[in-house]
Amino acid sequence: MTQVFKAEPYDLPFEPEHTALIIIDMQRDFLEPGGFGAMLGNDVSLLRSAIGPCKAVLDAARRAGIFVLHTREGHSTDLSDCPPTKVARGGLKTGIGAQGPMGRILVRGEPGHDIIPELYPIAGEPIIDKPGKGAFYATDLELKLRNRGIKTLIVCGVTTEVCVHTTVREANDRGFECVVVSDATGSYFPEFQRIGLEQIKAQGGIFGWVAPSSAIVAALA
Ligand code: TIU
Repeated sequence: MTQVFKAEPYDLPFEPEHTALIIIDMQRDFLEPGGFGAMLGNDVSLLRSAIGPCKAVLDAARRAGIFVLHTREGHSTDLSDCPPTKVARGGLKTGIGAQGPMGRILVRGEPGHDIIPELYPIAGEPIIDKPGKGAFYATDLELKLRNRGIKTLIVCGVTTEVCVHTTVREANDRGFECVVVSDATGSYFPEFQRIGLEQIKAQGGIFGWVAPSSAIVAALA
């Protein structure tokens, strides 16, 4: 049955059975001190306001039986799936693959690479391990979505202008309709958070829609 997300720039119709929630990179490496986000020079506490709204949307999606997926940005232990340019970028002392307080930075299997406990996946919720910023690049995400007949994506996670934006742009070009949950996303830069959301919904929804978690939870109830 068709339902509606109250969203900007206009309401978005959706069918729950053809809708998925994707939570982008809510990993300790981005949200806790000592991880990749902190090593880049960021104040990771800025992202933590997204946790509560993410959890509200996740709980609503689980209750509604919506297909839920989680992503993690990171690399294999030998870094063979990491472009050397990505390791070199920024000239970091403790960069990708280096030992940090939560294990090797952005390396799969390390504590810092894993999803924060508040949003930990449960059985039946695929985890997409992605080497890039976009969740479609070099992953089987599109296959998993097409196999379930998914048309609409509810997108939460971090960071708004990096992995959320890249994923939404990839999804949009593949014909998926994305609603980005404003308070369930976060950036290390408040102005990028505001502008990042504006960019998605501008020009008649050039990349997609934006709605607060309260509107998503209400529509899924
Ligand atoms: N640095 C930054 O803002 N983000 C990332 O490196 N990855 C994600 O956004 N997940």
